[in-house]
Amino acid sequence: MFCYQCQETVGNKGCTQMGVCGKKPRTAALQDALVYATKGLGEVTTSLRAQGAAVDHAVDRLVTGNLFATITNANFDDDILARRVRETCAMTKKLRAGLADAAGLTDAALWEAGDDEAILARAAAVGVLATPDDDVRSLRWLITYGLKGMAAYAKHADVLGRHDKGLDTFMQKALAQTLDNSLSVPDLVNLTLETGKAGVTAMALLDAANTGAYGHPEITKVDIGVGNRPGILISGHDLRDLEMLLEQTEGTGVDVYTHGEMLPAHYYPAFKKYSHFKGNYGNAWWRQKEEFESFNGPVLLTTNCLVPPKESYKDRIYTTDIVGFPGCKHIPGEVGERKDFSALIAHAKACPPPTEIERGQIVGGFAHNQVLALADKVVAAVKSGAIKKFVVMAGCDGRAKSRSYYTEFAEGLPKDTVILTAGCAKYRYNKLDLGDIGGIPRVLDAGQCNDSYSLAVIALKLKEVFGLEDVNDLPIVYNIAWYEQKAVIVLLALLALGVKNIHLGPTLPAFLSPNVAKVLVEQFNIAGITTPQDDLKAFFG
Ligand code: FSO
Ligand code: SF4
Repeated sequence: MFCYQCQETVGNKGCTQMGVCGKKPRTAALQDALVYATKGLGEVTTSLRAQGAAVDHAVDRLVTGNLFATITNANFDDDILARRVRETCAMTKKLRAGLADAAGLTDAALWEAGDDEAILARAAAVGVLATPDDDVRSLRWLITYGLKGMAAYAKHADVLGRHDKGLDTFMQKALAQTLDNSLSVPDLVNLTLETGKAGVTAMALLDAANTGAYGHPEITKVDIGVGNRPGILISGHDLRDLEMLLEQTEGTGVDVYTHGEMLPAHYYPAFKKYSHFKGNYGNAWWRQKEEFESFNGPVLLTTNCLVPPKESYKDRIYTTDIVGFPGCKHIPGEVGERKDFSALIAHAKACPPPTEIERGQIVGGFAHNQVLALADKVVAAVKSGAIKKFVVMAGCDGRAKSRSYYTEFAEGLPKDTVILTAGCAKYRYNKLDLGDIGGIPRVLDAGQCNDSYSLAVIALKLKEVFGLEDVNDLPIVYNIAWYEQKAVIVLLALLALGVKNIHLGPTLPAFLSPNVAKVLVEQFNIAGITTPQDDLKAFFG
């Protein structure tokens, strides 16, 4: 196996024996095959569109589902992955028949999968290392990882009834282009930037879908303690799954708690009517081994956030949608279908209530609408000098010890700075007592990783209010943490919006070749991080 798609890859080079995430070589190979087959499908749909044919939305869903399933910590189930490969190749074959001219298609578009062994044999020749040139490989995979993140966001919008044909068309074309040997390094750099632009569209689409369905996030205090009734813990990012779970648990005597990236669900008005929507339990995804254990009840994983479960609580793990783990129960349900969570509810009733691991409250809900409602206050604080700088500390949390940097950095910030955050990175500092500035909390949590879009909207609005030409003239420092591929699309989207001088940590992606990293440094002034002390000095003097 060779996988280097996440920040925790071995030695910041690549996982070759077994993933740090727990992914085994066979699973990695099946994921390689799935991405390859999906690129082949993208080639055929792109050719079909070029000849004026329409492509069914079911095909778009197959593409986004496949990409989503290969995101870090999403799907560890070999049978599901192999089935998806076969389904994809069958779809490609069917669509290929509609092409006026099939000449010039790559092997990916002509592949007919076969049994598991045939899939694994092909996988060995089509992974990351199949591209010999360092820079071409780097850009192809940077784009592919960005597309995975984009697919996840498109999927979340789709379950809420919003999709954008143009976005699906772009995704499939870009996938196909990562197989195109005629594209030069500059062509691929352009495609990377286009991917970022499409990323902005995807995040705006999801923002509209979320706020359209559930209202605009508003300032909310979320309890982090526990009640005395049994509970179900829901993790991941899918708000539609949460909605169905809340509806079905109402009046059953079972409470619902959020974990990790589901925390921001509490900020949406639509979910506040559920008195059994209790609070948030625990921290970011990587703490789940202890926290799922002590939660005592069933846990629903709606998206990529799954760490291979310990035997002690594995029977309490339920997956849905693109998440999968062998031996864990899977709740079926396609887009638009009602999922049946009765098994989780019955299971919860037979479990003791969660064990308390902390007490208190955290405050969030500072997505663009809420911050803009406070704009007068914020602008006055900036004008009076009470707020000197904003620090965007969005992104991901992870296991790496070096991530204590972010806690120390937050603690060491000058008292006249405000942190803008989104994503699970917030757990490194959202329980510190950083106080407020004239009533404005010093940590403003916009929501999930996709709500980094909100932070960009806020920045663009502030630029307008202050009459600035360039978003980079704002008093904002970007110190972003990344872990998996959704963070890749968030980064590319920020670049597409013209944001420069982003510090990215705890390490730069292993999939950036020295030359590609140089392009990012030269065009966007991207940099890494050093120590909290040195960076604080460099950013704030
Ligand atoms: Fe991932 Fe990062 Fe959203 Fe976390 S991008 S790791 S689970 O912030 O949250 O999906
Ligand atoms: Fe390694 Fe990350 Fe790939 Fe898992 S997803 S195999 S940890 S690089």
